[in-house]
Amino acid sequence: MRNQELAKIFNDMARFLRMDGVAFKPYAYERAAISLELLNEDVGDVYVKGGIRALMEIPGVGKAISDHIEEYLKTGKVKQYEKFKKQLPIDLDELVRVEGMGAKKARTLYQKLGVKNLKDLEKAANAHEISPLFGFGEKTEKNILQGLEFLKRDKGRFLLHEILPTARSVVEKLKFLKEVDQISIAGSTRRRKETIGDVDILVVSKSPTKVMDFFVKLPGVEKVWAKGGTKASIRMREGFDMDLRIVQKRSYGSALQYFTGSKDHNIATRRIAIEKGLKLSEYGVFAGKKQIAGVTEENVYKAIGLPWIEPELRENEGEIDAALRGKLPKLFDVKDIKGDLHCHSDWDGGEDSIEQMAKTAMDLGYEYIGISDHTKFLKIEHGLDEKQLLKQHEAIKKINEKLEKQGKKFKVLHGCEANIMADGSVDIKDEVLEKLDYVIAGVHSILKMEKKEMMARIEKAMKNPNIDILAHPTGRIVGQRDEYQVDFDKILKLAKETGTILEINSSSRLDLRDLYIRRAKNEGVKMIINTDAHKKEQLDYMEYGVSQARRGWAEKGDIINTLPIEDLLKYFKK
Ligand code: DGT
Ligand code: CA
Ligand code: CA
Repeated sequence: MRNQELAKIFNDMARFLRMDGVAFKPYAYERAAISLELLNEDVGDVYVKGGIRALMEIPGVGKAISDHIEEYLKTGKVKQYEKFKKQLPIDLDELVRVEGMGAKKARTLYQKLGVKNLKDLEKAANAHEISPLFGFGEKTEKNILQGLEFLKRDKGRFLLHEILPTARSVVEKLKFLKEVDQISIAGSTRRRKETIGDVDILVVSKSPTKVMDFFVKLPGVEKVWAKGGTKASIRMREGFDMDLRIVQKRSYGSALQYFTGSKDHNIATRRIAIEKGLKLSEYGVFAGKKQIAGVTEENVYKAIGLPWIEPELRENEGEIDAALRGKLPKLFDVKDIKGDLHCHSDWDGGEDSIEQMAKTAMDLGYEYIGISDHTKFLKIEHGLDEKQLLKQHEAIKKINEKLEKQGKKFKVLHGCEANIMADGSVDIKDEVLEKLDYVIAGVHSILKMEKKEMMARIEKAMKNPNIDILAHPTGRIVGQRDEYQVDFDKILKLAKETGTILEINSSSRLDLRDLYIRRAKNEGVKMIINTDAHKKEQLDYMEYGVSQARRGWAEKGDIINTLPIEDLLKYFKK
Protein backbone atom coordinates (compact mmCIF):
# COMPACT_ATOMS: atom_id res chain seq x y z
CA MET A 1 0.00 0.00 0.00
CA ARG A 2 1.20 3.43 -0.85
CA ASN A 3 -0.35 4.70 2.39
CA GLN A 4 2.48 3.20 4.40
CA GLU A 5 5.20 4.59 2.15
CA LEU A 6 3.70 8.06 2.26
CA ALA A 7 3.26 7.86 6.02
CA LYS A 8 6.96 7.13 6.38
CA ILE A 9 7.83 10.07 4.13
CA PHE A 10 5.60 12.42 6.13
CA ASN A 11 7.00 11.23 9.44
CA ASP A 12 10.48 11.85 8.11
CA MET A 13 9.50 15.28 6.82
CA ALA A 14 8.15 16.15 10.24
CA ARG A 15 11.52 15.21 11.71
CA PHE A 16 13.42 17.27 9.16
CA LEU A 17 11.19 20.28 9.76
CA ARG A 18 11.49 19.97 13.52
CA MET A 19 15.28 19.90 13.19
CA ASP A 20 15.08 23.16 11.33
CA GLY A 21 13.08 24.60 14.19
CA VAL A 22 9.82 24.97 12.25
CA ALA A 23 7.05 25.23 14.84
CA PHE A 24 3.67 23.86 13.79
CA LYS A 25 4.17 22.13 10.46
CA PRO A 26 5.73 18.95 11.90
CA TYR A 27 2.48 18.15 13.71
CA ALA A 28 0.54 18.54 10.48
CA TYR A 29 2.80 16.01 8.76
CA GLU A 30 2.57 13.58 11.68
CA ARG A 31 -1.20 13.88 11.77
CA ALA A 32 -1.37 13.15 8.06
CA ALA A 33 0.94 10.15 8.52
CA ILE A 34 -1.30 8.68 11.23
CA SER A 35 -4.37 9.31 9.12
CA LEU A 36 -2.85 7.52 6.15
CA GLU A 37 -1.88 4.54 8.26
CA LEU A 38 -5.44 4.26 9.52
CA LEU A 39 -7.06 4.68 6.13
CA ASN A 40 -8.77 1.50 4.97
CA GLU A 41 -8.48 2.37 1.32
CA ASP A 42 -5.35 2.80 -0.79
CA VAL A 43 -4.75 6.54 -1.07
CA GLY A 44 -4.18 6.04 -4.81
CA ASP A 45 -7.74 4.72 -5.15
CA VAL A 46 -9.07 7.69 -3.20
CA TYR A 47 -7.30 9.98 -5.65
CA VAL A 48 -8.50 8.12 -8.73
CA LYS A 49 -12.09 8.32 -7.50
CA GLY A 50 -12.23 11.90 -6.31
CA GLY A 51 -9.04 13.75 -7.15
CA ILE A 52 -7.41 16.24 -4.87
CA ARG A 53 -10.78 17.15 -3.27
CA ALA A 54 -11.20 13.58 -2.05
CA LEU A 55 -7.66 13.61 -0.67
CA MET A 56 -8.49 16.74 1.32
CA GLU A 57 -11.38 14.94 2.94
CA ILE A 58 -8.96 12.55 4.63
CA PRO A 59 -8.70 13.78 8.23
CA GLY A 60 -5.54 15.79 8.80
CA VAL A 61 -4.86 16.27 5.11
CA GLY A 62 -4.94 19.88 3.97
CA LYS A 63 -4.01 21.60 0.75
CA ALA A 64 -0.22 21.38 1.09
CA ILE A 65 -0.22 17.72 2.04
CA SER A 66 -2.72 16.70 -0.62
CA ASP A 67 -0.38 18.34 -3.14
CA HIS A 68 2.45 16.17 -1.85
CA ILE A 69 0.26 13.08 -2.13
CA GLU A 70 -0.73 13.94 -5.69
CA GLU A 71 2.90 14.53 -6.60
CA TYR A 72 3.89 11.21 -5.10
CA LEU A 73 1.15 9.33 -6.90
CA LYS A 74 2.13 10.87 -10.21
CA THR A 75 5.92 10.80 -9.96
CA GLY A 76 6.72 8.34 -7.16
CA LYS A 77 8.52 11.15 -5.35
CA VAL A 78 7.96 14.14 -3.11
CA LYS A 79 10.37 16.84 -4.25
CA GLN A 80 10.63 18.59 -0.92
CA TYR A 81 11.43 15.30 0.74
CA GLU A 82 14.11 14.53 -1.84
CA LYS A 83 15.61 17.92 -1.10
CA PHE A 84 15.74 17.13 2.60
CA LYS A 85 17.30 13.75 1.88
CA LYS A 86 19.97 15.37 -0.26
CA GLN A 87 20.97 17.67 2.57
CA LEU A 88 20.97 14.81 5.00
CA PRO A 89 21.38 11.41 3.35
CA ILE A 90 20.82 9.32 6.46
CA ASP A 91 18.34 6.65 7.51
CA LEU A 92 16.57 8.89 9.98
CA ASP A 93 13.68 6.51 10.56
CA GLU A 94 16.10 3.78 11.65
CA LEU A 95 18.32 6.03 13.74
CA VAL A 96 15.58 7.62 15.82
CA ARG A 97 14.36 4.20 16.87
CA VAL A 98 17.40 4.08 19.15
CA GLU A 99 16.12 5.27 22.52
CA GLY A 100 17.67 8.64 23.33
CA MET A 101 18.51 9.47 19.71
CA GLY A 102 16.53 12.41 18.39
CA ALA A 103 16.64 13.79 14.88
CA LYS A 104 18.93 16.63 15.91
CA LYS A 105 21.44 14.27 17.42
CA ALA A 106 21.32 12.17 14.26
CA ARG A 107 22.08 15.22 12.17
CA THR A 108 25.04 16.23 14.32
CA LEU A 109 26.45 12.71 14.20
CA TYR A 110 26.20 12.73 10.42
CA GLN A 111 27.84 16.14 10.12
CA LYS A 112 30.65 15.36 12.56
CA LEU A 113 31.21 11.65 12.07
CA GLY A 114 29.41 10.70 8.87
CA VAL A 115 26.97 8.39 10.70
CA LYS A 116 24.29 7.32 8.21
CA ASN A 117 22.72 4.24 9.75
CA LEU A 118 22.68 1.95 12.77
CA LYS A 119 25.87 0.20 11.76
CA ASP A 120 27.79 3.47 11.57
CA LEU A 121 26.27 4.54 14.86
CA GLU A 122 27.39 1.40 16.65
CA LYS A 123 30.90 1.69 15.23
CA ALA A 124 31.19 5.31 16.34
CA ALA A 125 29.86 4.58 19.83
CA ASN A 126 32.14 1.59 20.32
CA ALA A 127 35.13 3.65 19.19
CA HIS A 128 34.11 6.35 21.73
CA GLU A 129 33.93 8.96 19.02
CA ILE A 130 30.59 10.25 20.25
CA SER A 131 31.34 11.24 23.85
CA PRO A 132 33.87 14.00 22.98
CA LEU A 133 31.36 15.80 20.76
CA PHE A 134 29.81 18.99 22.08
CA GLY A 135 26.46 18.27 23.70
CA PHE A 136 26.92 14.51 23.85
CA GLY A 137 29.19 13.25 26.64
CA GLU A 138 29.83 9.82 28.07
CA LYS A 139 26.35 9.34 29.42
CA THR A 140 24.78 9.88 26.02
CA GLU A 141 27.24 7.51 24.40
CA LYS A 142 26.39 4.85 26.97
CA ASN A 143 22.68 5.43 26.40
CA ILE A 144 23.13 5.02 22.66
CA LEU A 145 24.96 1.73 23.14
CA GLN A 146 22.20 0.50 25.45
CA GLY A 147 19.55 1.60 22.99
CA LEU A 148 21.30 -0.30 20.20
CA GLU A 149 21.57 -3.39 22.37
CA PHE A 150 17.84 -3.18 23.07
CA LEU A 151 16.95 -2.96 19.40
CA LYS A 152 19.09 -6.00 18.65
CA ARG A 153 17.68 -8.08 21.46
CA ASP A 154 14.14 -7.82 20.15
CA LYS A 155 14.99 -7.93 16.48
CA GLY A 156 12.66 -10.08 14.47
CA ARG A 157 10.08 -10.28 17.24
CA PHE A 158 6.71 -8.57 17.07
CA LEU A 159 4.46 -7.17 19.72
CA LEU A 160 1.52 -9.42 20.54
CA HIS A 161 -0.96 -6.70 19.59
CA GLU A 162 0.68 -6.31 16.19
CA ILE A 163 0.12 -9.99 15.50
CA LEU A 164 -2.94 -11.29 17.27
CA PRO A 165 -5.60 -9.60 15.10
CA THR A 166 -4.04 -11.00 11.91
CA ALA A 167 -3.56 -14.45 13.45
CA ARG A 168 -7.20 -14.46 14.52
CA SER A 169 -8.45 -13.40 11.12
CA VAL A 170 -6.42 -16.16 9.45
CA VAL A 171 -7.96 -18.68 11.83
CA GLU A 172 -11.43 -17.30 11.05
CA LYS A 173 -10.82 -17.70 7.33
CA LEU A 174 -9.53 -21.25 7.74
CA LYS A 175 -12.55 -22.11 9.87
CA PHE A 176 -14.76 -21.43 6.86
CA LEU A 177 -13.18 -24.34 4.99
CA LYS A 178 -15.30 -27.44 5.31
CA GLU A 179 -12.04 -29.43 5.25
CA VAL A 180 -11.02 -27.91 8.60
CA ASP A 181 -12.40 -30.00 11.49
CA GLN A 182 -10.55 -28.42 14.39
CA ILE A 183 -8.24 -25.42 14.62
CA SER A 184 -6.34 -23.50 17.25
CA ILE A 185 -3.58 -20.98 17.66
CA ALA A 186 -0.63 -22.47 19.56
CA GLY A 187 2.90 -21.32 20.48
CA SER A 188 3.78 -18.08 22.21
CA THR A 189 0.72 -16.40 20.68
CA ARG A 190 -1.55 -18.73 22.64
CA ARG A 191 0.53 -18.12 25.74
CA ARG A 192 0.07 -14.37 25.03
CA LYS A 193 3.71 -13.54 25.41
CA GLU A 194 4.63 -9.86 25.08
CA THR A 195 6.56 -10.51 21.90
CA ILE A 196 6.09 -13.21 19.32
CA GLY A 197 8.70 -14.85 17.11
CA ASP A 198 6.25 -16.59 14.81
CA VAL A 199 2.62 -17.66 14.90
CA ASP A 200 1.83 -21.37 15.16
CA ILE A 201 -1.50 -22.77 14.02
CA LEU A 202 -2.75 -26.34 14.38
CA VAL A 203 -5.44 -27.92 12.25
CA VAL A 204 -7.17 -31.29 12.15
CA SER A 205 -8.23 -32.17 8.62
CA LYS A 206 -8.83 -35.17 6.42
CA SER A 207 -7.78 -33.20 3.33
CA PRO A 208 -4.47 -31.58 4.29
CA THR A 209 -3.61 -30.56 0.72
CA LYS A 210 -6.73 -28.44 0.35
CA VAL A 211 -6.04 -26.66 3.64
CA MET A 212 -2.39 -26.06 2.74
CA ASP A 213 -3.27 -24.69 -0.69
CA PHE A 214 -5.75 -22.30 0.85
CA PHE A 215 -3.31 -21.24 3.57
CA VAL A 216 -0.43 -20.30 1.27
CA LYS A 217 -2.75 -18.30 -0.98
CA LEU A 218 -4.35 -16.20 1.76
CA PRO A 219 -4.42 -12.48 1.08
CA GLY A 220 -1.43 -10.85 2.73
CA VAL A 221 0.93 -13.78 2.18
CA GLU A 222 4.18 -12.37 0.86
CA LYS A 223 6.32 -15.47 0.66
CA VAL A 224 5.96 -19.22 1.07
CA TRP A 225 8.97 -20.60 2.93
CA ALA A 226 7.87 -24.22 2.83
CA LYS A 227 4.85 -26.29 1.90
CA GLY A 228 4.85 -30.01 2.60
CA GLY A 229 2.29 -32.68 3.38
CA THR A 230 1.55 -31.63 6.95
CA LYS A 231 3.40 -28.34 7.45
CA ALA A 232 3.49 -25.02 5.67
CA SER A 233 5.29 -21.83 6.58
CA ILE A 234 4.57 -18.37 5.23
CA ARG A 235 5.72 -14.78 5.60
CA MET A 236 2.96 -12.22 5.97
CA ARG A 237 3.07 -8.74 4.49
CA GLU A 238 3.44 -7.27 7.99
CA GLY A 239 6.79 -9.07 8.22
CA PHE A 240 6.10 -12.00 10.52
CA ASP A 241 5.89 -15.72 9.79
CA MET A 242 3.13 -18.23 10.36
CA ASP A 243 3.48 -22.00 10.64
CA LEU A 244 0.53 -24.26 9.95
CA ARG A 245 0.61 -27.88 11.03
CA ILE A 246 -1.95 -30.55 10.23
CA VAL A 247 -2.33 -33.22 12.87
CA GLN A 248 -4.43 -36.34 13.42
CA LYS A 249 -7.64 -36.02 15.37
CA ARG A 250 -6.44 -38.54 17.94
CA SER A 251 -3.33 -36.43 18.55
CA TYR A 252 -4.91 -32.97 18.50
CA GLY A 253 -4.78 -32.46 22.27
CA SER A 254 -1.21 -33.65 22.65
CA ALA A 255 -0.07 -31.69 19.59
CA LEU A 256 -1.74 -28.59 20.98
CA GLN A 257 -0.06 -29.18 24.32
CA TYR A 258 3.32 -29.69 22.61
CA PHE A 259 3.15 -26.77 20.19
CA THR A 260 1.75 -24.36 22.77
CA GLY A 261 4.93 -24.82 24.77
CA SER A 262 6.75 -23.30 26.30
CA LYS A 263 9.64 -25.58 25.60
CA ASP A 264 10.58 -25.53 29.30
CA HIS A 265 7.02 -26.36 30.31
CA ASN A 266 7.09 -29.29 27.86
CA ILE A 267 10.33 -30.64 29.23
CA ALA A 268 8.80 -30.56 32.71
CA THR A 269 5.56 -32.28 31.68
CA ARG A 270 7.49 -34.95 29.80
CA ARG A 271 9.56 -35.62 32.90
CA ILE A 272 6.40 -36.10 34.95
CA ALA A 273 5.12 -38.58 32.37
CA ILE A 274 8.37 -40.54 32.54
CA GLU A 275 8.17 -40.66 36.34
CA LYS A 276 4.77 -42.29 35.93
CA GLY A 277 6.18 -44.83 33.48
CA LEU A 278 4.44 -43.07 30.57
CA LYS A 279 5.64 -41.37 27.42
CA LEU A 280 4.32 -37.93 26.42
CA SER A 281 4.92 -36.63 22.91
CA GLU A 282 3.12 -34.50 20.35
CA TYR A 283 1.36 -37.72 19.24
CA GLY A 284 -0.17 -38.60 22.59
CA VAL A 285 0.37 -40.10 26.01
CA PHE A 286 1.50 -43.72 25.74
CA ALA A 287 1.70 -46.61 28.17
CA GLY A 288 4.07 -48.85 26.30
CA LYS A 289 2.67 -48.93 22.77
CA LYS A 290 -0.87 -48.12 23.85
CA GLN A 291 -2.13 -44.56 23.47
CA ILE A 292 -4.02 -43.60 26.63
CA ALA A 293 -4.65 -39.89 25.90
CA GLY A 294 -4.15 -37.27 23.20
CA VAL A 295 -7.54 -36.23 21.82
CA THR A 296 -7.91 -33.24 24.12
CA GLU A 297 -5.45 -31.25 26.18
CA GLU A 298 -7.50 -31.89 29.30
CA ASN A 299 -7.09 -35.63 28.99
CA VAL A 300 -3.39 -35.28 28.23
CA TYR A 301 -2.83 -33.40 31.47
CA LYS A 302 -5.14 -35.73 33.34
CA ALA A 303 -3.26 -38.80 32.11
CA ILE A 304 -0.07 -37.50 33.70
CA GLY A 305 -1.87 -36.57 36.91
CA LEU A 306 -2.29 -32.83 36.40
CA PRO A 307 -5.25 -30.50 36.04
CA TRP A 308 -5.44 -28.53 32.80
CA ILE A 309 -3.10 -25.53 32.99
CA GLU A 310 -3.94 -22.17 31.41
CA PRO A 311 -1.59 -21.43 28.46
CA GLU A 312 -0.44 -18.12 29.99
CA LEU A 313 1.00 -20.03 32.95
CA ARG A 314 3.02 -22.52 30.93
CA GLU A 315 6.49 -21.08 31.41
CA ASN A 316 7.87 -23.57 33.92
CA GLU A 317 7.82 -20.85 36.54
CA GLY A 318 6.20 -22.92 39.26
CA GLU A 319 2.92 -23.80 37.55
CA ILE A 320 3.58 -27.56 37.57
CA ASP A 321 4.25 -27.55 41.27
CA ALA A 322 1.17 -25.40 41.89
CA ALA A 323 -0.90 -27.75 39.72
CA LEU A 324 0.31 -30.78 41.67
CA ARG A 325 -0.67 -29.10 44.93
CA GLY A 326 -4.03 -27.89 43.59
CA LYS A 327 -2.84 -24.30 44.01
CA LEU A 328 -3.13 -22.92 40.49
CA PRO A 329 -4.50 -19.37 40.41
CA LYS A 330 -8.08 -18.89 39.21
CA LEU A 331 -7.50 -16.62 36.25
CA PHE A 332 -10.06 -14.07 35.14
CA ASP A 333 -11.05 -12.80 31.78
CA VAL A 334 -11.55 -9.52 29.94
CA LYS A 335 -15.29 -10.03 30.54
CA ASP A 336 -14.64 -9.52 34.25
CA ILE A 337 -13.38 -5.99 33.66
CA LYS A 338 -15.96 -3.36 34.57
CA GLY A 339 -14.25 -0.18 33.42
CA ASP A 340 -11.14 1.58 32.24
CA LEU A 341 -9.69 4.49 34.18
CA HIS A 342 -6.77 5.63 32.05
CA CYS A 343 -8.35 7.17 28.95
CA HIS A 344 -7.55 10.34 27.07
CA SER A 345 -10.12 12.55 25.37
CA ASP A 346 -9.90 15.26 22.74
CA TRP A 347 -9.39 17.76 25.54
CA ASP A 348 -5.70 16.83 25.58
CA GLY A 349 -5.32 16.20 21.88
CA GLY A 350 -6.64 12.65 21.93
CA GLU A 351 -8.86 11.74 19.03
CA ASP A 352 -12.34 11.31 20.51
CA SER A 353 -14.69 13.31 22.71
CA ILE A 354 -15.52 12.25 26.24
CA GLU A 355 -18.97 11.21 25.07
CA GLN A 356 -17.58 9.07 22.25
CA MET A 357 -15.18 7.37 24.64
CA ALA A 358 -18.05 6.78 27.07
CA LYS A 359 -20.27 5.34 24.36
CA THR A 360 -17.55 2.91 23.27
CA ALA A 361 -17.00 1.89 26.89
CA MET A 362 -20.74 1.19 27.22
CA ASP A 363 -20.64 -0.88 24.05
CA LEU A 364 -17.84 -2.91 25.61
CA GLY A 365 -20.20 -3.68 28.48
CA TYR A 366 -18.39 -1.53 31.01
CA GLU A 367 -20.11 0.14 33.96
CA TYR A 368 -17.77 3.12 34.06
CA ILE A 369 -14.98 4.94 32.30
CA GLY A 370 -12.49 7.37 33.78
CA ILE A 371 -11.22 10.28 31.75
CA SER A 372 -7.63 11.05 32.70
CA ASP A 373 -6.14 13.58 30.33
CA HIS A 374 -2.56 14.73 30.52
CA THR A 375 -1.78 17.78 32.61
CA LYS A 376 -0.02 20.99 31.77
CA PHE A 377 3.65 20.06 32.07
CA LEU A 378 3.31 17.80 29.02
CA LYS A 379 3.02 20.52 26.42
CA ILE A 380 3.37 18.20 23.43
CA GLU A 381 0.35 16.26 24.71
CA HIS A 382 -1.63 19.50 25.16
CA GLY A 383 -1.82 18.88 28.89
CA LEU A 384 -4.64 20.57 30.80
CA ASP A 385 -4.07 23.25 33.42
CA GLU A 386 -6.09 23.80 36.57
CA LYS A 387 -8.65 25.99 34.86
CA GLN A 388 -9.25 23.52 32.06
CA LEU A 389 -9.53 20.63 34.52
CA LEU A 390 -12.24 22.49 36.44
CA LYS A 391 -14.05 23.21 33.20
CA GLN A 392 -13.76 19.57 32.24
CA HIS A 393 -15.16 18.64 35.65
CA GLU A 394 -18.32 20.59 34.87
CA ALA A 395 -18.54 19.04 31.40
CA ILE A 396 -18.35 15.53 32.85
CA LYS A 397 -20.97 16.39 35.44
CA LYS A 398 -23.32 17.36 32.61
CA ILE A 399 -22.60 14.17 30.71
CA ASN A 400 -23.42 12.13 33.80
CA GLU A 401 -26.67 14.03 34.28
CA LYS A 402 -27.58 13.28 30.70
CA LEU A 403 -26.77 9.60 31.13
CA GLU A 404 -28.89 9.46 34.25
CA LYS A 405 -31.82 11.07 32.47
CA GLN A 406 -31.52 8.46 29.76
CA GLY A 407 -31.75 5.83 32.47
CA LYS A 408 -28.27 4.47 31.79
CA LYS A 409 -26.49 2.72 34.61
CA PHE A 410 -23.12 4.03 33.47
CA LYS A 411 -20.85 6.63 34.95
CA VAL A 412 -18.03 8.80 33.71
CA LEU A 413 -15.42 9.38 36.39
CA HIS A 414 -13.14 12.36 36.28
CA GLY A 415 -9.43 11.93 36.82
CA CYS A 416 -6.23 13.16 35.27
CA GLU A 417 -2.80 11.83 34.45
CA ALA A 418 -0.58 14.23 36.31
CA ASN A 419 3.17 14.43 35.86
CA ILE A 420 5.53 13.46 38.62
CA MET A 421 8.16 16.16 38.40
CA ALA A 422 11.84 15.57 39.14
CA ASP A 423 11.35 16.48 42.81
CA GLY A 424 8.31 14.21 43.24
CA SER A 425 5.76 17.01 43.25
CA VAL A 426 2.99 17.07 40.64
CA ASP A 427 2.13 19.77 38.15
CA ILE A 428 -1.44 20.46 39.36
CA LYS A 429 -2.43 22.27 42.53
CA ASP A 430 -3.82 20.18 45.39
CA GLU A 431 -7.09 22.07 45.62
CA VAL A 432 -7.90 21.03 42.05
CA LEU A 433 -6.71 17.43 42.45
CA GLU A 434 -8.98 17.17 45.49
CA LYS A 435 -12.01 17.89 43.35
CA LEU A 436 -11.40 14.95 40.99
CA ASP A 437 -12.76 11.44 41.52
CA TYR A 438 -9.24 10.03 41.35
CA VAL A 439 -5.76 10.98 40.24
CA ILE A 440 -3.26 8.99 38.21
CA ALA A 441 0.32 10.16 38.29
CA GLY A 442 3.26 9.05 36.23
CA VAL A 443 6.83 9.84 35.35
CA HIS A 444 7.06 11.28 31.85
CA SER A 445 10.25 13.32 31.86
CA ILE A 446 13.87 13.04 33.03
CA LEU A 447 13.76 9.26 32.92
CA LYS A 448 17.48 8.74 33.32
CA MET A 449 17.87 9.32 37.03
CA GLU A 450 19.99 7.42 39.47
CA LYS A 451 17.97 4.84 41.39
CA LYS A 452 18.13 6.70 44.68
CA GLU A 453 16.86 9.95 43.19
CA MET A 454 14.20 8.20 41.13
CA MET A 455 12.93 6.32 44.15
CA ALA A 456 12.82 9.46 46.28
CA ARG A 457 10.80 11.06 43.49
CA ILE A 458 8.34 8.15 43.25
CA GLU A 459 8.13 7.82 47.02
CA LYS A 460 7.06 11.42 47.40
CA ALA A 461 4.38 10.96 44.76
CA MET A 462 3.07 7.74 46.30
CA LYS A 463 2.86 9.43 49.68
CA ASN A 464 0.82 12.27 48.18
CA PRO A 465 -2.71 11.82 49.57
CA ASN A 466 -4.16 13.06 46.29
CA ILE A 467 -2.49 10.43 44.11
CA ASP A 468 -4.44 7.20 43.86
CA ILE A 469 -2.81 5.33 40.99
CA LEU A 470 0.82 5.10 39.89
CA ALA A 471 0.77 4.96 36.09
CA HIS A 472 3.13 2.63 34.23
CA PRO A 473 5.21 2.20 37.37
CA THR A 474 8.55 1.16 35.88
CA GLY A 475 8.63 3.12 32.62
CA ARG A 476 9.50 0.23 30.32
CA ILE A 477 8.15 0.06 26.76
CA VAL A 478 8.25 -3.38 25.15
CA GLY A 479 10.91 -3.54 22.46
CA GLN A 480 11.82 0.12 22.92
CA ARG A 481 12.94 0.98 26.37
CA ASP A 482 14.04 -0.77 29.55
CA GLU A 483 12.55 0.27 32.85
CA TYR A 484 14.08 3.26 34.52
CA GLN A 485 16.16 2.78 37.64
CA VAL A 486 13.61 1.63 40.19
CA ASP A 487 13.62 -0.55 43.25
CA PHE A 488 10.48 -2.58 42.76
CA ASP A 489 10.54 -4.01 46.29
CA LYS A 490 10.45 -0.48 47.56
CA ILE A 491 7.54 0.38 45.25
CA LEU A 492 5.62 -2.59 46.63
CA LYS A 493 6.37 -1.59 50.18
CA LEU A 494 5.24 1.98 49.50
CA ALA A 495 2.10 0.76 47.76
CA LYS A 496 1.17 -1.20 50.87
CA GLU A 497 1.96 1.66 53.20
CA THR A 498 0.18 4.34 51.23
CA GLY A 499 -2.61 2.38 49.52
CA THR A 500 -1.46 3.55 46.10
CA ILE A 501 -2.78 1.31 43.32
CA LEU A 502 -0.25 0.10 40.73
CA GLU A 503 -1.25 0.27 37.12
CA ILE A 504 -0.93 -2.51 34.58
CA ASN A 505 -0.76 -0.42 31.43
CA SER A 506 -2.11 -2.33 28.41
CA SER A 507 -0.53 -0.26 25.65
CA SER A 508 2.83 -1.29 24.22
CA ARG A 509 4.29 -0.44 27.58
CA LEU A 510 2.86 -3.57 29.22
CA ASP A 511 4.02 -2.09 32.47
CA LEU A 512 3.90 -3.80 35.00
CA ARG A 513 5.60 -6.80 33.46
CA ASP A 514 4.33 -10.28 34.35
CA LEU A 515 6.93 -11.09 36.97
CA TYR A 516 6.21 -7.85 38.82
CA ILE A 517 2.48 -8.55 38.75
CA ARG A 518 3.18 -11.83 40.43
CA ARG A 519 5.22 -10.17 43.12
CA ALA A 520 2.57 -7.50 43.68
CA LYS A 521 -0.07 -10.19 44.02
CA ASN A 522 2.06 -12.09 46.53
CA GLU A 523 2.46 -8.93 48.58
CA GLY A 524 -1.27 -8.23 48.49
CA VAL A 525 -0.78 -5.01 46.53
CA LYS A 526 -3.81 -4.01 44.46
CA MET A 527 -3.53 -3.28 40.76
CA ILE A 528 -5.69 -1.78 38.03
CA ILE A 529 -5.60 -2.66 34.34
CA ASN A 530 -5.88 0.42 32.13
CA THR A 531 -5.54 0.90 28.39
CA ASP A 532 -4.09 4.44 28.22
CA ALA A 533 -6.32 4.83 25.14
CA HIS A 534 -5.81 8.00 23.11
CA LYS A 535 -8.76 7.11 20.88
CA LYS A 536 -11.80 4.93 21.23
CA GLU A 537 -10.45 1.98 19.25
CA GLN A 538 -7.61 1.65 21.73
CA LEU A 539 -10.05 0.76 24.49
CA ASP A 540 -9.72 -2.70 22.93
CA TYR A 541 -6.18 -2.93 24.29
CA MET A 542 -7.73 -4.08 27.57
CA GLU A 543 -7.29 -7.70 26.54
CA TYR A 544 -3.51 -7.27 26.37
CA GLY A 545 -3.39 -5.94 29.90
CA VAL A 546 -5.61 -8.80 31.01
CA SER A 547 -3.27 -11.31 29.31
CA GLN A 548 -0.38 -9.69 31.10
CA ALA A 549 -2.21 -10.01 34.42
CA ARG A 550 -2.97 -13.65 33.64
CA ARG A 551 0.69 -14.26 32.88
CA GLY A 552 1.37 -12.67 36.25
CA TRP A 553 -0.96 -15.17 37.99
CA ALA A 554 -3.30 -12.38 39.10
CA GLU A 555 -6.83 -13.18 40.17
CA LYS A 556 -9.94 -11.05 40.14
CA GLY A 557 -9.42 -9.94 43.72
CA ASP A 558 -6.05 -8.41 42.85
CA ILE A 559 -7.46 -6.11 40.18
CA ILE A 560 -9.71 -3.28 41.35
CA ASN A 561 -11.42 -2.57 38.03
CA THR A 562 -13.12 -5.95 38.19
CA LEU A 563 -15.22 -4.30 40.93
CA PRO A 564 -18.47 -2.39 40.61
CA ILE A 565 -18.06 1.34 40.97
CA GLU A 566 -18.99 1.69 44.66
CA ASP A 567 -16.37 -0.87 45.64
CA LEU A 568 -13.78 0.51 43.25
CA LEU A 569 -14.08 3.99 44.74
CA LYS A 570 -13.32 2.63 48.20
CA TYR A 571 -9.76 1.94 47.06
CA PHE A 572 -9.02 5.58 46.41
CA LYS A 573 -7.37 7.54 49.14
CA LYS A 574 -10.13 9.97 50.00
P1 DGT B 1 8.29 -17.78 19.55
O1 DGT B 1 7.76 -18.26 18.26
O2 DGT B 1 9.75 -17.59 19.57
O3 DGT B 1 7.59 -16.55 20.04
O4 DGT B 1 8.01 -18.90 20.68
P2 DGT B 1 7.19 -20.26 20.57
O5 DGT B 1 7.01 -20.74 21.97
O6 DGT B 1 5.96 -20.09 19.76
O7 DGT B 1 8.24 -21.23 19.89
P3 DGT B 1 8.25 -21.97 18.47
O8 DGT B 1 7.42 -21.31 17.46
O9 DGT B 1 9.69 -22.16 18.15
O10 DGT B 1 7.68 -23.41 18.81
C1 DGT B 1 6.33 -23.61 19.18
C2 DGT B 1 6.26 -24.55 20.33
O11 DGT B 1 6.75 -25.85 19.93
C3 DGT B 1 7.13 -24.20 21.52
O12 DGT B 1 6.49 -23.29 22.38
C4 DGT B 1 7.31 -25.53 22.17
C5 DGT B 1 7.38 -26.47 21.03
N1 DGT B 1 8.77 -26.76 20.71
C6 DGT B 1 9.48 -26.26 19.69
N2 DGT B 1 10.73 -26.76 19.71
C7 DGT B 1 10.81 -27.58 20.76
C8 DGT B 1 11.84 -28.38 21.33
O13 DGT B 1 12.97 -28.44 20.85
N3 DGT B 1 11.53 -29.10 22.44
C9 DGT B 1 10.30 -29.05 22.99
N4 DGT B 1 10.06 -29.76 24.09
N5 DGT B 1 9.31 -28.31 22.52
C10 DGT B 1 9.56 -27.57 21.41
CA1 CA C 1 5.97 -19.47 17.59
CA1 CA D 1 7.00 -21.83 14.96
